[in-house]
Amino acid sequence: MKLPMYLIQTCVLVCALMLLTQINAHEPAKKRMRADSHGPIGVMADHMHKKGEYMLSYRHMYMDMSGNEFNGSNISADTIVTTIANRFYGASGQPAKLRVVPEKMEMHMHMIGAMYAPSDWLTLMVMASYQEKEMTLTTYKGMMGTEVRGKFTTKSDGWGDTKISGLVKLYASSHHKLHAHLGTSLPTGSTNETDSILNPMGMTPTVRLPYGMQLGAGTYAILHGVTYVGDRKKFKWGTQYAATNYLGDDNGYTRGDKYDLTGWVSYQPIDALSGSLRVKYSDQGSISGIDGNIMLPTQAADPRNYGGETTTILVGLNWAAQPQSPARGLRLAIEAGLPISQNLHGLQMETDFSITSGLQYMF
Ligand SMILES: [Cu+2]
Repeated sequence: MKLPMYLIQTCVLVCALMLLTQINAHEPAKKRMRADSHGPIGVMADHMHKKGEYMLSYRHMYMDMSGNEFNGSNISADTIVTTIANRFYGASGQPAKLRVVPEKMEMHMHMIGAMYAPSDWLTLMVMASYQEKEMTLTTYKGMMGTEVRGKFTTKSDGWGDTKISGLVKLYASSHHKLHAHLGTSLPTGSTNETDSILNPMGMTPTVRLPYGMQLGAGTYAILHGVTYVGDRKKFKWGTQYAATNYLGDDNGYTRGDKYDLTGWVSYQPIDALSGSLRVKYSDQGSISGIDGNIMLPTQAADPRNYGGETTTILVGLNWAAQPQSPARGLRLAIEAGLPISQNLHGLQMETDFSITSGLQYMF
């Protein structure tokens, strides 16, 4: 289990830094540093910086998926291999029904970001990501029936796409702020990842992995959105609309456009610490086109089985080192999300939960 290790590491780091803040706590405060002046860690482009400020950040996102859903209802592996048609049937060696069923997928995404504000009204942002994906699948024997051939695991890891954005201030009063973001996603992630699979005949060829196991979108994308944040005493609230529109195609396909709408409230009992509650609604289109090198009797090889609508509830904590601390400028945050509704296109694995933790340093 990788997850508890990451949690333990994060907790140890939080405790160590909280102790550090206490060392010089008797010194007079220079300036307030509010934990809630950044949104929950899972929200990107949530805040702007003042002229001349830099920020470096590292985020780790873990996502766990298991079980399958077909048109909104749970479906068992045995039902999939006896009832769901294989879109590649007719090509040589392809069975009439699906024969390889994904059981579990884990994803770790390490995001490294930098922000810089050349002026009070503009903040520039760049973010690179390193991804590790692992999927466990069950292969059924031959062309029909429910006899299992065996289980196997496919893996892919490497750099994902790189995002470059500008955040522009639209309005700011003492308690209300509004900014827009506009940027591009560069196709730096691979779309040609391969691994060895177990096929229904018991052979283990190395093939190009399905779309969900690839590291990048393969195409440029336009990123745009708006963020509003308001506050009153120890409370803060915010909402963000963010869209990703993919341009052109790569290997014969284009990923579905993605639209996210999120809203959160946070409460800050002391300047150093705030807790947040957030709702996120996400809608992504299916993949259009098809990669001729991805042809397997499994749901993930069908571009129609991608995208859908997901509503997630997230709980988060933000911690900010205080100005008198030697760790000033440093922030730590964590946010955990649980999907409450998933209306996915076609046949797909369900997301169980996700956890994002992060470290930000401003100077
Ligand atoms: Cu920042």
